[in-house]
Amino acid sequence: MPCCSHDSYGHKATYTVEGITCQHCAMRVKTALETLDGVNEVQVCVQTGTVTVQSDAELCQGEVATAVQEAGYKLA
Ligand SMILES: [Cu+2]
Repeated sequence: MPCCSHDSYGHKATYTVEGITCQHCAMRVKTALETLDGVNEVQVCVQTGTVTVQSDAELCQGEVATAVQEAGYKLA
């Protein structure tokens, strides 16, 4: 059963990623995170370097960090 912090869209988490400077960077990070298990939607804001991930269940921070690093960026 989902707990009260889960809405109908599943889990939502926001991360700050260093090094996102343009739409190309945003796409790379977005694509990398979308390949993670259970991820439904990824939104990247180039201006703030903020990445919002919607997923079925809470993601492991290490998994997110690895995916971001493999794309060539770094979690702040
Ligand atoms: Cu770029």
